[in-house]
Amino acid sequence: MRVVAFDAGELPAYLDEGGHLLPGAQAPDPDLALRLYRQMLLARRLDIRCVNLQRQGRIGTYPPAAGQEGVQIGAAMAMAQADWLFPSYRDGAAAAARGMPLDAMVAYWMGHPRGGIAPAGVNVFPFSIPVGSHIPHAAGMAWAARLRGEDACALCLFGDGATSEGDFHEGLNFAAVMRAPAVFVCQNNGYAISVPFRRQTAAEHIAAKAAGYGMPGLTVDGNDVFAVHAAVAAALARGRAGKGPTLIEAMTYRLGPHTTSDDPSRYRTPEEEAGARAREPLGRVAAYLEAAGLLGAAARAQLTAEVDAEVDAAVTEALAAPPADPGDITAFTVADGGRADA
Ligand SMILES: Cc1ncc(C[n+]2csc(CCOP(=O)(O)OP(=O)(O)O)c2C)c(N)n1
Repeated sequence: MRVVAFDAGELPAYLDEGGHLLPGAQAPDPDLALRLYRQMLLARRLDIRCVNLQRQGRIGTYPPAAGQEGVQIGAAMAMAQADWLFPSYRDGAAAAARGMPLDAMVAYWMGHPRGGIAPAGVNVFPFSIPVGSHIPHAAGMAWAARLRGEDACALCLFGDGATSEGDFHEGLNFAAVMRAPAVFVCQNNGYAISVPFRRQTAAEHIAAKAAGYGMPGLTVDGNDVFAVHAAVAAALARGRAGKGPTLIEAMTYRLGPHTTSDDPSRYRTPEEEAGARAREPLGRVAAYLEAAGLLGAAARAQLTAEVDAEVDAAVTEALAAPPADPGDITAFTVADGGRADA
């Protein structure tokens, strides 16, 4: 992928579409590679389970993240403990990697308010359902951290569709003017529901928009988790050094529907989907780890059983929780809980 402009210089790419290390690329740290893979696998298995739970009528609707784990895990795992994640509805993989309990995330999609509350020390904002409204929030939090002298950055994940919202403009402009330590990561998965990227913007790349705000913008292969990790780490380092925000456009593809209510065959061809499946990020890392002698087929099966047990435990816990009280709908909106009986 082409780097549009970045003062950290050319950033490395690591894996080709088949998961082979690119010529000239330095092998990623083995421990990091294994940790990234485990987290991606966990996210994929949880994602599959959530779709199944929705089909069983146990959760209402669900926006699958499959195919976007390279961006989400690469970005989330480049963050420091004190940094804050601002996710949108599709970013459960990133939230889990930042320590959001899996059972709480399942509860969220069951409509339970506890799903929107991160435990103390887990710096994850609630999923933003309104498209792009969390972008100014991330800018504001990053500015606040700068004013308070805290060593914390904000990282905001959103889709290509969000870049057509006024919130995108306001958030990026504000962050750049205030030199706020924010990293804006656009997951360009080619579609905003059924609207293809070419109907979203006439710009060649989302990253090109960064120039208009006076911040660096770069495009990375979002299905190369090592490249995303390196790019986000460099952008966070820029923020921490007082150099302001960065816009990263990660090229990826959502393998499933927009949500469990969507039928992507209405706007995507089987050929396009098959091509995307061949480039998907999880299989790439598995192929790399196997070729590097770091994780063979038997160890991979063992790891899959391990993460499945974690997912099972989370689902059991979420299903066992007492149902939400409908009166809680305003519980965290106003100071007195907003309840007529409060
Ligand atoms: C402000 C607002 N407008 C419209 C919607 C309805 N809506 C939900 S998701 C979506 C598309 C968003 O696409 P994109 O930003 O590319 O993210 P993706 O779903 O591809 O991850 C729209 C229009 C919404 N949730 N919020």
